[in-house]
Amino acid sequence: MIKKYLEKNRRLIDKELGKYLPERISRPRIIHEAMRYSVLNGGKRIRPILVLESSRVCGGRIKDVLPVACAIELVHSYSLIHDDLPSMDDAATRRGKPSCHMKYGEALAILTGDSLLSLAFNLISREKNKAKIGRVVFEISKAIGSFGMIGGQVMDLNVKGAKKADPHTMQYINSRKTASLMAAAAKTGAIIAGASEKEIKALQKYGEHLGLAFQRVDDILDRNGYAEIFGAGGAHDESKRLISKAEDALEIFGRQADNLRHISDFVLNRKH
Ligand code: GRG
Repeated sequence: MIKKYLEKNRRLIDKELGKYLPERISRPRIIHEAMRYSVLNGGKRIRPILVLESSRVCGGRIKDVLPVACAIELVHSYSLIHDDLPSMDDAATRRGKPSCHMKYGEALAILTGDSLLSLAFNLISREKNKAKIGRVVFEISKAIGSFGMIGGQVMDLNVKGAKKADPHTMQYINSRKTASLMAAAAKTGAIIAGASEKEIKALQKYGEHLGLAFQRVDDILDRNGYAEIFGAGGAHDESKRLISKAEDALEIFGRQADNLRHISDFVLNRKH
């Protein structure tokens, strides 16, 4: 059931992204081609699905939240392109295909990431309620800036030289590099839906714990990070504990939040 739900929403997000991204034939063609190449390439779309479902659980309409959901995915795509660069993770492939810089060169890959980030904020600005735009811009820019995702990446670069980061530093990195965007996704879906402060806070907590668990599972799949320190079993136990904390935060929504519970179970048991 969760597979069907995720697949249906993944298709919806892909369709919307396809509409929002500039057409390949618009000049300068090469950057628009690179933007479409890097985004429309089979991502799981977990973050935008979180935006949709958080909004729905707070009584919001899907069509009102699609631009923000797509904006979050564009931010994620930008971070992956820049993370793959030779000066960062130096990854030749992404989602089974040549990474952006391998296909288009380094300069264009930097600009492709920059363009996706700019387009993300352009999409957010399409919301009609100006107060909601202000709050969503505040939350997302905080989550991805030097106190959020970039801060986590900087710390990650710092410890790359060291053999193993200590658990405290790893927590710092993961809460910023991975969890902050997921928390922002859950939170901004609720904001656009016009949720109460209590609901917004609950969804932020859900997103934070889900993001931390997501990274633990990623470490198990990649055999690094937490899995290297605590072993796959230890990292799995820790992910289970985090997922149960994420689900505790959903209590106020009752059965309405069952899809979010299915998403967290999917994150815990995912194989890629
Ligand atoms: C370079 C600006 C900049 C930021 C770097 C997010 C990030 C910070 C780097 C991306 C690499 C990485 C290991 C991030 C941790 C989060 C993570 C596991 C990303 C992969 O997310 P999935 O599995 O990917 O949702 P898909 O392909 O499904 O979208």
